[in-house]
Amino acid sequence: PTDIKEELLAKYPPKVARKRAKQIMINEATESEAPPEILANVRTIPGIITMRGCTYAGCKGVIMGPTRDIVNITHGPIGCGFYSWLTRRNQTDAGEDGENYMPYCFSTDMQDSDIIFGGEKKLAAAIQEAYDLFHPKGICVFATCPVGLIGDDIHAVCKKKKAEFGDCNVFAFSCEGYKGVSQSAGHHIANNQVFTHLVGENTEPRTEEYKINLLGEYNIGGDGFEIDRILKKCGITNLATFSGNSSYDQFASAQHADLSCVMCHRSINYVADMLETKYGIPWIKVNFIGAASTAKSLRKIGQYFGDKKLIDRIEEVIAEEMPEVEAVAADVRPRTEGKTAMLFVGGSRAHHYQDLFSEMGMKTLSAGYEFAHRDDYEGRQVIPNLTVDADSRNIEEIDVEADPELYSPRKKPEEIKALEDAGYQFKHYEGMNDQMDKGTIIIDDLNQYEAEKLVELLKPDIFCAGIKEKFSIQKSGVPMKQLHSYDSGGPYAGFKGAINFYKEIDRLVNSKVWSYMKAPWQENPELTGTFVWE
Ligand code: CFM
Ligand code: HCA
Repeated sequence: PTDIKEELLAKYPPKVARKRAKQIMINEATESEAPPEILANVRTIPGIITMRGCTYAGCKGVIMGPTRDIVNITHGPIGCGFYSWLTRRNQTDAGEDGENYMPYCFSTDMQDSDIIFGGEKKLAAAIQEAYDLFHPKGICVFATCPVGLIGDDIHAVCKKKKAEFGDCNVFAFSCEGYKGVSQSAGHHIANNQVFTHLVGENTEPRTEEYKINLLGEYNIGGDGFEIDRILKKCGITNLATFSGNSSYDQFASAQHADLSCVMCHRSINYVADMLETKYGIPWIKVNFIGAASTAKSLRKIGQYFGDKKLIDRIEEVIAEEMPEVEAVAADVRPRTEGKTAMLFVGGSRAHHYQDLFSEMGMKTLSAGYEFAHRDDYEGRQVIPNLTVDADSRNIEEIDVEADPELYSPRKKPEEIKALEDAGYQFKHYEGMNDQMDKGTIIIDDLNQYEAEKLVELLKPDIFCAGIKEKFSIQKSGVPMKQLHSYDSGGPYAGFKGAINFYKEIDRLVNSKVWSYMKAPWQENPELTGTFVWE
């Protein structure tokens, strides 16, 4: 593996190679030693074709995109709105009220004159128009790069419109694309504003049993539907998903939950902390990717509530769901055992999906995140040691205090302690590195050149990443599975999701179709043409 690192760096100019060397790591974690440090959440080197997206994408597309009954207006040139219009596969169930603005693309369509003279008036008019047309519960406004550069005060415009309307919550996000080094900054900006302007608004008490929030699940390909099916079957009430298949009222009622379950910790872990500080709701890490992880997460929820009725029901559900999962796993296993995978996805899937692959007997040779932070690689315990640089300082940290009326610790300190003494972990997640084998290659912010080089050197049986990587990898003869959009497939979460995944991966790694493919220039590298003179 050390040679592979050298090969990946060989063609870079010395300065670039020095920086990339800190982001490419041979996993050498041992039982006794902490895993080596990786450089993460830093700017991409200009000129490199990164896999990353921008801060606006993380805010508007990832966090706010999946909420159906808020009108999301992009303040900016039309391209930003257009390219974030229904490109992420967050599904929704428009519910009984049928209120769903997701199919629309709302934008102020900024022009040169707005850049020169300011776009605030145009924004106010757009908010008014959306209100007159739809009378939604909420309108959100997203800043694109030029808005920050010309200094439109989007927050003042929203505040004024909100006061004028009286029955519509209007607030804005300073999520200019350049604001952070990746999407991750956009998640933070979105979550802070949702927490400040929305959570806690519905004061009506909730009387359901076993109330949880599911944080960091975005219902891509229907994952959230499958998780909700399982939770419901167990008798667990999911009050609010942040933000897959969510509605305005879900966010507004989240403070009534008794436990926060964090799925994608990268995009939202700080919200779990804020919910605990302000309302007294403890949090745990869960993972519904992989059948075993799903069962484990359900048991963890059961153990928290500590009620025999719930614990027994969870066991019944697991016993009911697992035989089919195990049958499919046993069927594919002779064909998938020992096959190899590479995973380069966002900020949590590169880790979570390794569980599914190992359930099929497949090995992960190399993995990495686009925009994760060191805690996603090394574990939550490194958070106090993270360097705060100019880029992270650019992202607002909000001060949260215990709510004078609503704060109520859900468990007594001695109850928490008893659980912890029994090995229960609150507020913790492990890093990806710990779970990966010694000698595997971990790479942060992989780029197109390195992706192609890795595939050429290690020839995995499957490569998992996003749309930008898809076709160049397939052209090299290796099957490619998108783990963002699922290539129109899914769900892959929960029990039914695991079955879908086993079947699809079996087909992909055992199909020879990509290896038969040759691009025309591979067969005939010279350009030929006929010159005709008349
Ligand atoms: Fe979390 Fe996500 Fe991901 Fe993410 Fe994303 Fe996504 Fe992703 Mo694409 S919130 S970090 S910003 S699990 S959109 S649903 S697939 S990169 S690995
Ligand atoms: C985003 C969204 C994205 C892109 C996926 C991809 C998604 O980062 O803005 O590159 O294929 O999941 O839709 O991550």
